[in-house]
Amino acid sequence: MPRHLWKTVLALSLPIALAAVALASPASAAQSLRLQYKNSSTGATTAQAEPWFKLVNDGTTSIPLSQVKIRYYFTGDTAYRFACSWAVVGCSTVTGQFATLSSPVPAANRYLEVGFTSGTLAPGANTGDMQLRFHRADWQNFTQSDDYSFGAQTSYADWSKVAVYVGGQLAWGTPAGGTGPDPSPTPTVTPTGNPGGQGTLFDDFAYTGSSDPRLAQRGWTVRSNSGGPGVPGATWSPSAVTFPSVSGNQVLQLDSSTDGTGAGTVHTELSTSARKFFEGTYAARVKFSDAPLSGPDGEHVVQTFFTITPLQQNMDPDYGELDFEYLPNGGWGEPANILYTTSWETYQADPWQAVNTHTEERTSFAGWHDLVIQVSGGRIKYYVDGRLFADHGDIYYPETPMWIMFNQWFIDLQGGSTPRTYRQQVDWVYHSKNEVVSPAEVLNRVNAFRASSTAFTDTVPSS
Ligand SMILES: [Ca+2]
Ligand SMILES: [Ca+2]
Repeated sequence: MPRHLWKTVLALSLPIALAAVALASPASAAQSLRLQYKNSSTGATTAQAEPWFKLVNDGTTSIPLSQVKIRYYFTGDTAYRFACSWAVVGCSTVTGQFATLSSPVPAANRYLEVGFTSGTLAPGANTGDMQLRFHRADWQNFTQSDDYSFGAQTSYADWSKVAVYVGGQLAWGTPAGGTGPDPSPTPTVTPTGNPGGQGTLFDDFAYTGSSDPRLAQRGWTVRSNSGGPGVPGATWSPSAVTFPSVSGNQVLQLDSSTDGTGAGTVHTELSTSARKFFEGTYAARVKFSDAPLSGPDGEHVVQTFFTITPLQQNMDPDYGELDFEYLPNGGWGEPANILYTTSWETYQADPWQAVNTHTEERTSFAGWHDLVIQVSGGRIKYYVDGRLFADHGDIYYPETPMWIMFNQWFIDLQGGSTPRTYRQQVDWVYHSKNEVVSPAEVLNRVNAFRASSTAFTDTVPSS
């Protein structure tokens, strides 16, 4: 009987037993997984190790990638960060974490463990390129030539000094410390809160109120000083900045109100205290509103998410500002709702002269929206709910670091003394320094922060 038919008969006669074996031992005889490695940064000392991998399925069954772990062994005694630069399977499905070997050897006391959140590797298939890298959290150089898994080949070749586990069982390679039983370590996991970029800000806005001391500790300023923009004489009120729970999730809430007078007008603003945000990706989930909570509608209110620098002098060329501005009732000569994205080269206040460019849509944006700005390579790309909304550049590209801000204010007043309050909410804010992050990947990362109960992190270095 030909071999493949014999196997078919065996499988038919023992379906239950085979199923049980498959569950207990995913790395079964039908599975054969091979790792290929190339080194994209071969220097003995480097700021980043760049182990690139390709997994090849030489077996006869499909392998769920979620069961696969790749371990790259090295020596280190500080915090490290993992990043996926590019991968055929999609960097959003590739995870990286660091663990400590329970039985260290001279060439390895730690390992990078690469995993997958989804995907399947069919028989005969390979994952294609996975262009990975890792670096010290402080970006100091480190010696990699003495690391167990380090190899000098610059094109893909089989490499047994990187181990691959499937379902917890060794499937390829020789782990550092030998091929004893599955080490199943208790990993000292270093959160990979900084994938790809050179610093991450994430805040889910879980605060008790605008006087919560953690706001200042974490680099936020709730505005109280008077001045522009908007209606002269208005106050910027911290008490109108709150953090209520919406369906169990806290949000930043800006309630701006007016009674038709300057003195009776309240504006609201939250901004970063540090001006340290420049190139990279900015994102926030923002709820715009078209109507006041109560009272007459029609005010020219501006609801925002933006970055900005100070203007050092009139027409300062190093000025920068990147805006999402929603005007639910129009304003600035517009008759009705309009969403602006505006990129600024510079301006002067008096006489008014603005050097900027904008892209707008005249429709309602009431409700929650995922807003993303990518600043990289001379281009500024604005996304709304994953859709490219605007692509600016040239002289409008920022030159210097900026603050991140949210505010809500009135351009002018329509009259009438009945109080009215407009509400803007912000669920979270995210920034990755020097990294272009797709809108979908931003959401993956926000979900990952929430999965690890991380309500706040800021690893963006001071500039
Ligand atoms: Ca939130
Ligand atoms: Ca400028």
